[in-house]
Amino acid sequence: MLDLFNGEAPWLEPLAPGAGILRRFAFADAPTLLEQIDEIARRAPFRHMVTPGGYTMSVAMTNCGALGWTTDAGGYRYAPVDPLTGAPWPAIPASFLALCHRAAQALDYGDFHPDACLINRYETGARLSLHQDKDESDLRAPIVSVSLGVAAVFQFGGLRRSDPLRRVLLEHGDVVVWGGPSRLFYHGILPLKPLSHPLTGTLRYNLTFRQAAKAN
Ligand SMILES: O=C(O)CCC(=O)C(=O)O
Ligand SMILES: [Mn+2]
Repeated sequence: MLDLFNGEAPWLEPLAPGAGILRRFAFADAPTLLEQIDEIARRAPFRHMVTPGGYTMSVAMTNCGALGWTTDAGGYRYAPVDPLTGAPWPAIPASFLALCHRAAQALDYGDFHPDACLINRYETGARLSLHQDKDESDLRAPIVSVSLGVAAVFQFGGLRRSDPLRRVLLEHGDVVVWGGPSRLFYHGILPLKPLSHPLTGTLRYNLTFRQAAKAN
């Protein structure tokens, strides 16, 4: 494990077994990441997806990678093609992959080569209710989640929805990694406060890297 306990940025804040927050880990890369999000969104626009229950999500989403997470009346799934455009999702930029790889290694997850990256865009008031990331066929790989722009409160619980929740503020450049014993822990984001960030205005972006198809 990297020596990230010395109190200087970036630093590692343990969250749960197999999970930690790499504070400011993506800070230096953030301007490039945001430019690349814009580029991806030109080809695969952000959209508010509708859940099988008929609820329109307050978070706008798009994807890059061989597979992209989508939901509609038929259910939740990973798809190789963007249902909005009929085209494959844009590839995951090399800078995203490098950051994700370094973050996974910092928590001793070894070589992580994600095939899916969900990109979330939160406006003021947008939230993500408590859920598990469980649509992936391969649960051996961790989740790597990068926060950019306006800070948000992340809730992280346990294997049961009713387990006690920890609440932590995720700020610009913070990266959360969870896997192993906490891979299926419930988590969510509380409604985004009306705040502003110099690089994103009132918006928060989040990248979550996943191994969606079964890896060898
Ligand atoms: O926005 C976040 O920090 C969490 C995103 C998340 O849990 C998800 O996309 O499944
Ligand atoms: Mn999630």
